[in-house]
Amino acid sequence: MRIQWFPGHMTKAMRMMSEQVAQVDCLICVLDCRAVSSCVNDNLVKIAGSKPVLYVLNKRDLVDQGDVAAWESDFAARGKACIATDGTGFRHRDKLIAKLKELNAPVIEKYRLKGVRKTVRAMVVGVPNTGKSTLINSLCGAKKTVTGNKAGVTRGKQWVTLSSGIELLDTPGTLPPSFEDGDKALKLAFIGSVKDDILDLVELAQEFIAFMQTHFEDAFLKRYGLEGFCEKPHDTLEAVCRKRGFVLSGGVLDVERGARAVIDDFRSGRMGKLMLDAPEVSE
Ligand SMILES: Nc1nc2c(ncn2[C@@H]2O[C@H](COP(=O)(O)OP(=O)(O)OP(=O)(O)O)[C@@H](O)[C@H]2O)c(=O)[nH]1
Ligand SMILES: [Mg+2]
Repeated sequence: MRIQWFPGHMTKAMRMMSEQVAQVDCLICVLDCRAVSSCVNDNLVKIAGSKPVLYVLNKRDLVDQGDVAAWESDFAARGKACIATDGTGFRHRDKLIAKLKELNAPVIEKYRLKGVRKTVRAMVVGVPNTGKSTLINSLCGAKKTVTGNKAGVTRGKQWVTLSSGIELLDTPGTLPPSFEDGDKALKLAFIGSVKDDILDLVELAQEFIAFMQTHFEDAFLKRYGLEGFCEKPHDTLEAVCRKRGFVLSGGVLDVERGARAVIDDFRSGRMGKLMLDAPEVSE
């Protein structure tokens, strides 16, 4: 399945971010814990240039905490600043602010010596739907930015001031103009970082079923009470429809509904805490 989604608003967003980077001290790159390496968009990292980048592994509530720790070690081993968060809660607020200040300590100190209290400005970037706007809201303790459970909610830039001497720039989620790695594109589609409207959901569900058959067989079979996978993912999807009673008039199986159910079950965590990308460096 070929995935390509780079609408005009992303071209504009990339231009805007390249212009705004001069105004900020650092970047906060928000990644989804379920597909950490797939969420890394090299074009966004390039925008940072020599400015420090804090990687936020968000949606940690959707994965196993041991897997989160493995990713934290991986980032540490590569000398990259990283913190794992749950953007919908406030639990990691103080830790994140402390980490941001630690990352910007040299510039804060430079200003302090001049007797000036430095406001740290950070541009929050990432692929769509990783929780950038939600994280900003939970950091400032108010619903300042628009959020939503689909890709492409934020369309323009928005500055938000925190009470702790920090200003955050919310940006639209952006993908690479084209994907060299088809698996990466698929994982981004599974987690909802590609707009569903441009995808054939039955095809996506079949790709997801094939992925589950290889990596998380038991979680999938258990969710639908199936004995095993069929040879073709489409037949497995039909088996799900039969189990769920997704049948149209005339006894035709409603595979569209089955596909939606499979994708939604994964995204909402009903299939278990599944991490699609494993860390590259182990402890
Ligand atoms: N389970 C869980 N859901 C989260 C978390 N953070 C954000 N979400 C949900 O993820 C969805 C996307 O959140 P947004 O903040 O709109 O994501 P975004 O990165 O700003 O998306 P774009 O503006 O489209 O790029 C929303 O439904 C949030 O409630 C989290 O830590 N855990
Ligand atoms: Mg947003």
